[in-house]
Amino acid sequence: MKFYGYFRSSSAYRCRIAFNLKGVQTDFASVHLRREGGQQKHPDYRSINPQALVPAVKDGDFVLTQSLAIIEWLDEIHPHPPLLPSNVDERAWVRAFAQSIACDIHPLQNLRVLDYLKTELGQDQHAADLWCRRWIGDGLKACEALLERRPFKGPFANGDRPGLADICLIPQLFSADRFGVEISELKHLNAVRAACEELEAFAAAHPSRQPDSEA
Ligand SMILES: N[C@@H](CCC(=O)N[C@@H](CS)C(=O)NCC(=O)O)C(=O)O
Repeated sequence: MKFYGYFRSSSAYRCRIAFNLKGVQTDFASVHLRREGGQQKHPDYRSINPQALVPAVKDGDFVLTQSLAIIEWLDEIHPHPPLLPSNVDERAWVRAFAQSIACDIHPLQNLRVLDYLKTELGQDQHAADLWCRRWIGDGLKACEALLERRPFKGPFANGDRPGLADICLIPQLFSADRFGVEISELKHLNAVRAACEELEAFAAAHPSRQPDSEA
């Protein structure tokens, strides 16, 4: 299976964690989001993902985009270990938590949004940083409150084993650090992060350990 990604992309980072948890090897194709005007915008990559976003996977003739769809597809074709709880309420809760990050926090910090703020709306880097800190900070505070009342015990955001909720949370915390968001008081998020950091599947997916890393 070919996996199109970029080391710093948090959506690609989600997929890497999922592949590692499943023990699935992929053939990595780097799509550099800044080089050559953004390789994601080149026609050859747009033929893979017309949205000009990473990640994407190609398995034989089948091409799939959108990290959450990729992760749930992977979970269906490689059911063990499962990435979603077996209880229907818990499964829905995990999806809601994951979507609060993937649909409501992450899109506001995306490269194309920040580029638009700077180039078309004339904002400087400081304004773009404030923008990111605001939306990531507010979003993660809501995640902390969601975790406080999660319908099961930890140590993971997903329950007693890592899954989709953790897969979305850990890359978002990496981005929070990158943009200078203060999260030290978010104790549930930090406890989940500590539990995930113990696992090689998460450590090996870190941007600094990718072949295209510039860290
Ligand atoms: N909802 C998509 C988001 C994908 C996405 O936004 N990818 C970013 C990197 S994390 C990207 O390719 N950005 C390129 C750009 O903004 O030009 C997913 O979950 O796969």
